[in-house]
Amino acid sequence: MSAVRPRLVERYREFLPITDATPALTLGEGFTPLVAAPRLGARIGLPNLHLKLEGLNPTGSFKDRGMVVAVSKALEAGATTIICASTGNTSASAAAYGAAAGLEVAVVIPKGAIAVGKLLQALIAGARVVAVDDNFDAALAIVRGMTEEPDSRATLVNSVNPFRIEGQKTAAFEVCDDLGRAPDLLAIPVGNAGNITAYWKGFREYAAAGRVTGAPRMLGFEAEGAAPIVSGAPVERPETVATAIRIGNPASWAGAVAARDESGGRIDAVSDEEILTSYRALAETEGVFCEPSSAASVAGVTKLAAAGSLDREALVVCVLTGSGLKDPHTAEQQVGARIIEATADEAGVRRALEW
Ligand code: AN7
Repeated sequence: MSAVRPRLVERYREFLPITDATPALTLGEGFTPLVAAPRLGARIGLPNLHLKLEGLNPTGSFKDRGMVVAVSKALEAGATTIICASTGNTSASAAAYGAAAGLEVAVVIPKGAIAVGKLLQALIAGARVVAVDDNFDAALAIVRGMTEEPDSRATLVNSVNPFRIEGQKTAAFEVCDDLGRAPDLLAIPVGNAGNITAYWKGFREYAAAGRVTGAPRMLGFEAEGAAPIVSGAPVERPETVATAIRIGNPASWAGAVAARDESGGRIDAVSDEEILTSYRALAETEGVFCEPSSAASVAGVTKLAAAGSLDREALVVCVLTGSGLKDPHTAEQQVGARIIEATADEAGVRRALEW
């Protein structure tokens, strides 16, 4: 008997570029819960709502699924250094997997625009963190330029690295395995558009392999102030409270459009207010604390359901891509000054609670 839990890349090995020569790196990624959300579902008129809790991955976001494959393959190829641009979660994941693999890690972030938890995750793992006075799109262009040459010092681990997409598609497999079928609708936030591309690839491959019949309609949601795919043109200065998806020129734009069109789905935008309303509603009705960007998936189906655009009986899965603990500042702003002071005795606490 083994006390070590099975590895994600072993579970889905036949669908992944993993060989006997690939080092067995893991932090325990994947196998995340798919939970029913009846209270939230009743509130928004989608009684068959489910949540895929990707914030329960080792570094608190879905990025770990792709990073474990990208870093394993980098190791296999003899790399010593990895680099990425990031709105926060990719850097946290690269730093952790890079540390576990004994690699040098460099991350390039938009200055002042990533959540504090993500920044600390990268720093505590010993990554070199470079902040540039521009947005994510500029940071990505820089690291792409630095890794273009075949003899470049570092391996790029952004989702333009195809191994990232390969790993991330395993979430679609898990959703199908847990439901025993493909969902009717799969709702997901869209930033650089790697994840919607990966899910769609996963659903197609699972159907092609005969593991499920059919595939969901893909519903991608950008933030209104960072909605290049919805508007049809890059956004020069993207702005949103959902800093993880504050991206104006997604690298996997074409992949997102293909997912939308091939699945009969749609890509829409949600406002910061709609995102924050769903962010609070998830915590208040289901006890699920996700980060603001993740709540874009719920904000999106809430909006479409209210407009009568969705079948009420549909089996809906919203992907909650990252943990709420990463972004304490946003949570703090949302809860306000809600702590009630009391004297340190029973009477004082009763008075405070008005019991
Ligand atoms: C919580 O970390 O782009 O559409 O650099 O962190 O695949 O980009 C993060 C993106 C959704 C969007 N939810 O996914 C980065 C980064 C969370 C995220 C997205 C991100 P993609």
